[in-house]
Amino acid sequence: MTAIRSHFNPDNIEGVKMGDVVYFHVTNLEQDWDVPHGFAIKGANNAELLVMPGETQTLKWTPEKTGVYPMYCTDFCSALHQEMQGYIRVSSAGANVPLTFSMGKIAPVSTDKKDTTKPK
Ligand SMILES: [Cu+2]
Repeated sequence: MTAIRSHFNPDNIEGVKMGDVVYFHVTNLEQDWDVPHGFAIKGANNAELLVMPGETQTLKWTPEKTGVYPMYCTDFCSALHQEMQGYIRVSSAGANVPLTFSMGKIAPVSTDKKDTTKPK
């Protein structure tokens, strides 16, 4: 997974099942040295990552119940920091949900002039 102002890619993950051990390898793609990103999963009962520009950090997670878990950036990175989030769906063991990942279809429009990461 990559992190750059102001999104994760992918930010919508389906097909995780109970019993899976999930490794998130999060790479911060920023080229400015002073823009770290964080990564955490709400309700995961886990630590968070702090990923400096150019680095990759890994979070290991074993879901303890089914549901939709929000994930989000834990380090203020830009005016659109609050948009830097997504979802992971955890299904029951043996569920017939294929592992898929994507970007959300409704991308927020950037109002941050310094945010040049959005496609025009
Ligand atoms: Cu961020």
